[in-house]
Amino acid sequence: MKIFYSETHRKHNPPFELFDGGLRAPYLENPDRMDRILNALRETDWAEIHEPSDFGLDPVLAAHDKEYVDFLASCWTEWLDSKPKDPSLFLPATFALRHHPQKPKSLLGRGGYYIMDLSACIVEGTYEAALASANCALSAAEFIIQSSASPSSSSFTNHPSSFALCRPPGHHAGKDYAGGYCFINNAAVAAQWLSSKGNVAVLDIDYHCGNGTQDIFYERNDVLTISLHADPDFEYPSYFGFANERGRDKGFGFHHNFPLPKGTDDGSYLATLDRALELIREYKPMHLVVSAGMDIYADDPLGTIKVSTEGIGEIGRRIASLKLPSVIVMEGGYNNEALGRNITTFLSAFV
Ligand code: OKP
Ligand code: ZN
Repeated sequence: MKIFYSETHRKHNPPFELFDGGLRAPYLENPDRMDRILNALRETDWAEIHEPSDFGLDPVLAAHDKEYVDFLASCWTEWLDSKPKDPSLFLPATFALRHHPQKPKSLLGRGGYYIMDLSACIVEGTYEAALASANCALSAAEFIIQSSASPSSSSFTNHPSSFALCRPPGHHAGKDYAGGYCFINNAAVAAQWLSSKGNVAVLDIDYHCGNGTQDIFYERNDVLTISLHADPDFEYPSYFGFANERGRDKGFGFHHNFPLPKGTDDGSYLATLDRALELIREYKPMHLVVSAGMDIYADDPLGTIKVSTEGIGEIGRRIASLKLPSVIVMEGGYNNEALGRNITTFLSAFV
């Protein structure tokens, strides 16, 4: 399996984040996550790790607002220019309430306008790392376009798959906002790229609602978006992910949320997944993008859902049984100890 990965993620390593209640904690979305996954992949006989290509800014701007991307690009130098007392990271503490349409000029004002919470901390290398992460997703998308079009490879399979080992993750980043460790929505950038070839389905199995992906495609019927996640009634991101959010205008009926209760086990997770897969079968997309978060794992420090490693393998097999050309995009998963095994177990269903 082709895997696209860049070392550039190491440049994004904020010294801390703030948890609910104000606790300053070591950044949970850390480079060690990638090392654990790389180690596990290197032990397989099927993982082929490649550098991503540089697709430039256009495919990113096809999914995100230009002024938001400009903010990400200049935030760090503007922050240092403002001579902050603690220059170790950019993290505003005042946020726009229900997106007041007035766009502020000050850096901290723009920060509170374009950032949703206290986990999307910006440091010197954040923008570069986020672009490299999007390039991994684009490279994985380009690979499946080329291999499903190429007659030589179609004798092996007409449903190739590839893995974008993205860091930072992306699914909380909306058209014009960062949040939940995410800055550029890698899965959405890949789905947007694939949508030039035909309809796309995005299936998000991360423990948290894929609110950013929902936001980006909410008015679209050429990209079906589905997210299974912990119920926002008790879990982050609190304001998105309810079952009654179904899309808007032309996109109505082309977004589906499946909120799940605490303690959801393999059996009930898989039963819900089957409903989501049925919607994808009915939609008949040309390509599938999977936002693969491993924080559904029973022992995840952020999660409350109780899916086992075997359950993760079965989720992979059921998604692979759609027999669609698929781009699998790395999202969350914070039990670093188990992360490598969970990812190789999931991916081996697509090999
Ligand atoms: C990113 B991904 C809740 C704090 C939540 C942010 C979580 C971001 C998760 N008490 N902090 O979807 O794995
Ligand atoms: Zn998550």
